[in-house]
Amino acid sequence: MSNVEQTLSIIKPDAVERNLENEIKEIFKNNGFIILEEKKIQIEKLEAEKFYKVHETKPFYNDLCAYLSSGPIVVMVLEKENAVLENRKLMGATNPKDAEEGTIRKKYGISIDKNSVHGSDSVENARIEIDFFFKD
Ligand code: IDP
Ligand code: MG
Repeated sequence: MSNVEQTLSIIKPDAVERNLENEIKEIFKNNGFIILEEKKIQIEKLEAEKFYKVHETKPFYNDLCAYLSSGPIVVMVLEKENAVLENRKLMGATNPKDAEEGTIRKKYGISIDKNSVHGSDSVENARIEIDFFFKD
């Protein structure tokens, strides 16, 4: 049975700033993802707070939201078989230090906060996050 899914990916400010946008998009395409939608935007801190609301009780919440709104980001809808899990695997662990060889965070991540990419963590959250950026 096929299980084509969509997931939300974000190329975070640290990666956009280092002009890694095209390289990272190529990695997604080379791994069988189709980029259905994409846009480069900069969001307000209040929007970042809404996007990361699930983390609002965490000690790093304020810094995280300040960071995501600190510069341009590229938000994309990626499609593939089992896209949510496949994207999480390709991204690697949250902390680049723990990320496996061949993952995006291993290759480009600077630190646990500047870890270059975001990816939805479940099909349900993927839908919510895609709507957050692309529903108009
Ligand atoms: P994920 O991005 O791998 O799904 P989450 O736990 O959802 O990781 O955390 C969201 C983002 O918050 C991470 O990508 C990272 O940028 C940041 N973050 C997570 N844990 C920490 C931490 O302990 N210190 C600082 N930033 C963190
Ligand atoms: Mg997460």
